[in-house]
Amino acid sequence: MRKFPENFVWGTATSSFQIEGGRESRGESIWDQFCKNPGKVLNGDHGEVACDHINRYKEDVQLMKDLNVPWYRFSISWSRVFPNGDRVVNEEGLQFYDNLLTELEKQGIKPAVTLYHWDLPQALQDKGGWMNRDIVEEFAHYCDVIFDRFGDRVSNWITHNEPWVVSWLGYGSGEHAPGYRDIPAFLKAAHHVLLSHGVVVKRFRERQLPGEIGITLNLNSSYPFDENASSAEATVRWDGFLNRWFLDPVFKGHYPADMLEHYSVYTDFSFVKDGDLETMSAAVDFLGINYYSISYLTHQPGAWLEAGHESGGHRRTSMGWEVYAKGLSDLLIRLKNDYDNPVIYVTENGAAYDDVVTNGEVQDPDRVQYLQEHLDACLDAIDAGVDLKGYFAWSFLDNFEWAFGYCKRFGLVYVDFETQQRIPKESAKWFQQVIVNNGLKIQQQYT
Ligand code: PNW
Repeated sequence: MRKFPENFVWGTATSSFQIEGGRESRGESIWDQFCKNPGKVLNGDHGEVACDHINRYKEDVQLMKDLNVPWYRFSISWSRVFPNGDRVVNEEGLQFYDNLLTELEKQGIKPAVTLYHWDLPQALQDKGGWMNRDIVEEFAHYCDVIFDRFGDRVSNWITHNEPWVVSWLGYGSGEHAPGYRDIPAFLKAAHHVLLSHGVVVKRFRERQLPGEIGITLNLNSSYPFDENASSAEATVRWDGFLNRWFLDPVFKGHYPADMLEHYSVYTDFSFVKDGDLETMSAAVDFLGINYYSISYLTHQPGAWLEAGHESGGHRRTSMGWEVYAKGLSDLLIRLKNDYDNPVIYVTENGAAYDDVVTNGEVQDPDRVQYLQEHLDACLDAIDAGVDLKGYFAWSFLDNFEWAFGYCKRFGLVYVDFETQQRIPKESAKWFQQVIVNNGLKIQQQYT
């Protein structure tokens, strides 16, 4: 058995829009509106009910307890707290998170709270959303209210979940809410997301609260597909687009020079004001990373950033994402080397497979293998000196997988969306054993 460090943090993760439901007790968010757009979300799925967690949180927390999972990462819905995107607070919304925290405390489960996991009040999108610089102060105000109310009860705060997804999929490619397809909008939105992160870190420090604060980025490892120099260059661009554009402002206080040059054909960056980069690089206590897959690149004229995607020939999850655990250890070691050995938590890692219930049970050996290989990669990174402090499996429950609706199941716990019945999958029981042992039994080496 390979052991994890003492005090290693084990958890599962979810986000508000993906599990809560309770549409009638919150304001409209950009995802509510996006779901009404024909063809944007598979099968016309939406988040009105989702896993009905709003009504079932007690039984869900009990299930976490039964599975011996000591930490829980969830997000607070901005549109539940400020339904109209103004400064009139919905006390009932705050009370829900109060109740959830109380329930977690009762069961001895520690909370890691994400302040923004994509459910922006639609009223703020109507004013431009993340493209409008005013949102920075609005986000900071919302966070102030949360810190006032829960600041002494949360040990771990995450300002933003995946600024790349928010800005690129939301404003650049249009695959996510609010569905813009505009490169300058992408760059502007990314800038305001990162700026709001820095402002909130500063406000958090001023309060001298007991917890820690950081940001979660979705990062991957990119590799050249072949030996051509042009493939290596495409890989550098892709890495700049996905990883460095977000890492460098937070950890180095500047945007990467090569990418500034690539993007200069789209914008003059007049939305970047004096002092912004300094604000964005306010010291964080940790970096959260969400890791799922890798990319193999070649030079492809006409493609975005002239980067073409090739298959690495690895097996795939039902998202079509290639499984390559060494990508995770490569990434962690690279972060240690290039970003001054930050404290890191894996805040999401997991896989979607086409699970089925047979005789009341869900056998999901592919997911067990995925988790086992990626945890093995985490151990290799720790051995290499990476300051990895914890791991959150995505996700606790099957849930609303954004543009894919309910058909992609990432949960350790199966959810029947007709009856709302929960069934812990084999992988949940396997994960429980890893936690209890604080170690991994190695069946076979990952490749
Ligand atoms: C993350 N991509 O999203 C999110 O944090 C979760 O809410 C989500 O359920 C999970 O990963 C699984 O998808 C991503 O297209 C969505 O590269 C899309 C991408 C990456 C991450």
